[in-house]
Order: sequence, then structure tokens, then C-alpha cells
Amino acid sequence: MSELRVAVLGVGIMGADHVARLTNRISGARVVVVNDFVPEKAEKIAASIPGCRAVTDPLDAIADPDVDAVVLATPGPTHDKQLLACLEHGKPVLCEKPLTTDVESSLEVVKREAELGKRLIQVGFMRRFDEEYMQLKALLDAGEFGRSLVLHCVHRNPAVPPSFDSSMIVKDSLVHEVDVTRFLFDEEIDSIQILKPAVNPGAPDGIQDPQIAVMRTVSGKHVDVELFVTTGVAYEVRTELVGEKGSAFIGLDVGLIRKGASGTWGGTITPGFRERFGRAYDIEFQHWVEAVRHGTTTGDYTGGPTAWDGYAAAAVCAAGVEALETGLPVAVDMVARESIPGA
Ligand code: ISE
Repeated sequence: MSELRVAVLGVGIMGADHVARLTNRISGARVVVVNDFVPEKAEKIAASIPGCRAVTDPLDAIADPDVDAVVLATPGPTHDKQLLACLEHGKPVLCEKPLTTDVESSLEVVKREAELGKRLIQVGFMRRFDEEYMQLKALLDAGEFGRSLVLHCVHRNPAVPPSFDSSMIVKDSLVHEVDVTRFLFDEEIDSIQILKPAVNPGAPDGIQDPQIAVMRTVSGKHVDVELFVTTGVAYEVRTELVGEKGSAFIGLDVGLIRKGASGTWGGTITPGFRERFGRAYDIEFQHWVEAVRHGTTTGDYTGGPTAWDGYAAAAVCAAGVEALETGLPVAVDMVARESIPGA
């Protein structure tokens, strides 16, 4: 395949970023179609890219014969239908999380893809492409820490959109730590509890922020996560892995450290996830483009997390939302992977 012709569906902040990424930084692909539920937005972006056009209906964009592959940056509730359309038309797709918004439809997507006998869906868990996470994973797999035992995570955002409620902290923010845990440890999570400490007075009314998630993996490893999404300060994502033979820490944001005339010292605050994970998104997209271009020979059009990873994350987050309500540990309800050949 020569240059991959991509349709980007949803050109809000993330989708528009992906259009720019594919156009300016990724080789082997170009954006030929854009779509958004606000048509003017898509038209404006299309007009700025040679050879690109806006298409009003997302399903038409997927079916378009001039489109080889699709990027979904549309709202989560629309993913279900759009992913099934991609499968129906045999179009490889990079889908921003969540895979779908509930466990049942995620499982349905996994099954439908498995029936096709090829992997067309990659889920946008971009942290797997972040250099620090990749380094940590490589050390872990090389046995540098001996048996890994505990993972401590911090996930802080300066602010979140007004639409955020307590369960979104689980489904939209914690979901990344769920994927990081599964990625680093290569095993499923079997229970989750959410503790509710005193609420930040600066958080919008009714939102339980911060939250502390405590998860346990199938082999009994402990994971704790501080989620605090209204700090008003900076974007901070840190992970510490503790093993039998030592520990490692990532996410310190240690760029340039400056000593100031005012008698202070410090560096620059990372304002958001696009700055923190910008490079990871680039690597993620380049891997995806290469995987799709070689997919016809391998039968695998994914260069990273699969539909199964999206389903597993949905299952853990659904248990997390229940745990948020009950305050008790909740067992994760998942089908066995072996029950779906090809998943
Ligand atoms: C957002 O959707 C993301 O995916 C960010 O990575 C995460 O830090 C943030 O909490 C989410 O709202």
C-alpha cells in the first residue's frame, strides 16, 4: 500500500490534533476526509489541507471508497455504531478511548472483530507509547526488578471540563491507570475499590475529588492510584513500580531546572495531557500507520492496544463506578479471553 488515506471523525481538540499530527509529523499517511457533528468545524479543517474534504455523515465517511483507515475521536457514545461500521467495511481503525461506553457493547465489538479473523481495531491508550512507560516496561520484562509487587500511581489534572462528574474520574481518567497496570503487569485486574477522602473545596459541587482507587491483579499485585482532577496547578502523571529487587519512578517532568534571581528554583509546569503525551501520540500514530500498511500480510492492523484491551478497561471501570457508589471492593466481571477465539 502506498500512502494510507485516513478519515478523521470528530475534530474537537483531540481530533484536530490528530489531523495536524497525521499531516505534519507522521509519514506514510494523509488525511483525505474529516467529519464532525458541527459540519462547519470539519469544513474549516478540510479547507486547510490539500486533497481533504468534509463529509457530513460519519458512516458515509467510513464507507467512502477513498478511505483506507479511520481515526475515531468522536464522543464515546457514538463509538459502538462507528466501530461496527468499520468492521463491516473492513476498515482499520484507531479509536480514542473508551472503546465503547459500556461493557456489553465493548464485548460485542470484541466478538464481531474476532469473527472476522483479523485485528482491525486499535484503542488509543497512548501511554504505552510514552518513552518513560516503554522504558519501565522493558526493565520489568528484562527481570530487573525481580518479581513486581506494587504499583503506586498519581493522576492529577489542573482542571476538567464542566461535564465531568465523579464517575467520569473513573471512566475517563482512571481508565489510563487501568491500562497501564494491564500493560506493565501483563495480567488482568480482578478487583477494585474506591476510597473517598475529604473533598477538595475547589472542586465543583457534588464531585468526589480526590478519589483513591485500590486495585488487585489476578496474581495478587497491589495497585493504588491517587486521582485528583481539580488541583488548579498542573498536569501530573507519575508511576512508581516496586519489585522484589528494587523500584523505579517515572513522570517527574524533569525538564530544564532553573535557579532564579528571586531566590527560587524550578522548571516549567506541564499544563495538560497534550503537552505531557504529545510525543507518545506521535509514536502511537506512526506505529498504527505502519501496522495498517502491513496489515494485509499480517492480518493484524493494530500496532498497539487492541479491542480486548478496550473491553478489559471498560470492565474494570464499570466495577470502579460500582465501587464508587458502595465504597466496597467490587470484583471485575469479565469473560475469559479464551472463550472468544481470535480475541
Ligand atoms: C482525558 O480524557 C485524558 O485522556 C487524559 O489523559 C486524562 O489525564 C484526563 O483525566 C482525561 O480527562
